[in-house]
Amino acid sequence: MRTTVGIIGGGPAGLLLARLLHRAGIDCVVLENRTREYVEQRQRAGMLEQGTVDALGEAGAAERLAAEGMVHQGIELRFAGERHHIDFPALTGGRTVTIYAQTEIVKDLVALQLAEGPPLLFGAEALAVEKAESETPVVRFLHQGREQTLSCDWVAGCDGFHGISRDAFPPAVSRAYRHDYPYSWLGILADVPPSCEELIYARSERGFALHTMRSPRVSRLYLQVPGGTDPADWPDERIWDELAARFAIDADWTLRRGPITAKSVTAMRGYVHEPMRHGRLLLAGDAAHIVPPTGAKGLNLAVSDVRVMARALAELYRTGNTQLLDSYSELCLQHVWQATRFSDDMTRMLHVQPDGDAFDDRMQLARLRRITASRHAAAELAANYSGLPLHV
Ligand code: FAS
Ligand code: PHB
Repeated sequence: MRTTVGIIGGGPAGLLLARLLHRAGIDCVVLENRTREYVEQRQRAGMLEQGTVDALGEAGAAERLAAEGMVHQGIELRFAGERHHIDFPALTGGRTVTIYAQTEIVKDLVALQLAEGPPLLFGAEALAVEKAESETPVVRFLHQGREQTLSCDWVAGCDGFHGISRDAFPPAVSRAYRHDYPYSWLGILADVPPSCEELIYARSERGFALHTMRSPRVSRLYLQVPGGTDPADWPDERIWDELAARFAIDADWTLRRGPITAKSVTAMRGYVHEPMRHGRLLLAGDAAHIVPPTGAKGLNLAVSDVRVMARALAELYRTGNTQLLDSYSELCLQHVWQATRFSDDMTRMLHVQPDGDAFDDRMQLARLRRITASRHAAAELAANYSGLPLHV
């Protein structure tokens, strides 16, 4: 097989990149090792920055998002029995955020690609990227029991944290920065209307909890648990009791309970791979970076990477100009490190540190009080959460 851009990974990064390239008249092929059913039901992110909504619009994939997405004006911080609303439009000159599940984004992009192209191969496992330093890189992959090759001008490594793209970087040029947080998130989906209009981030002595949602009838909630927790140790009743305790405030508010339909534990880690380009191989999304989900940045970073990559490749094929391609890695990494910093700040401010002491508790409360007492500090949180601009 031959194409202009070989895309490894049919998650949000790979699928959106394929859409943007297709609309720019650049042919590409997506190799996804899982099945369509698997990628469409994988429960992950839900909070979209305006830039992500815009990118899906540019890709012609925002029709259902416009109809079903839930636009939010801010978030609530809950701590020490108090509740405080952070008003994004007032603090950022009008920016809002949108709840629309990653599963729905993937379904929308898969449907479009199967209907209009470019080729999307499920059950196609990339084995290696070869000759990345040459002008004719090759992806070796397994599909329908046969080993095949995909010759390209460029390869986009969109294969997530556990993919193979990073393996093509020689150790001499590869730098990885990693931090593993000493706790995880137990996430649930429940068939019950949300107990709040907008997201609640709660810092309690018992641990962090987050109330988010998927629709007016489906709630999504997370709670901090020790690393390595087995979801089977958390029967539904125990989850609801613990969430109710962590969201408790000195006001008339009740956590609605209902049947839990999905339960999973996600490790909390920060990871950045530098550089994001080697020869004709470009990394995007979780293949290059992982952030703790407290800042709702993972999916949004993947989108911002592929927006830059699609623009850079379109510029190259339209005008021969390689300037944006040459600065791709540096430009994306500046944005990635700022999102990583914000995600780390939110995570350390809101989670109980297992080896922490009373001083650490007071530091967390002091940080939260600064944000809820100072317009400047609140504006800094609002600017980061709703999405820092990417200067392209
Ligand atoms: P993905 O991992 O989504 O996609 C990579 C794709 O590549 C996958 O479909 C995989 O099957 C495929 N692949 C891997 N190896 C391959 C190979 N060798 N050949 C072919 N295909 C291959 N972010 C948030 O903002 N909020 C959240 O609440 C949140 N929760 C998360 C929960 C979990 C359990 C995980 C793992 C991540 C979560 N994230 C969250 C982050 C998540 O949304 C990612 O940022 C997002 O999926 C990134 O998209 P991609 O970069 O496309 O990577
Ligand atoms: C989600 O809706 O899944 C979500 C929202 C915000 C976060 C993390 C997850 O910070």
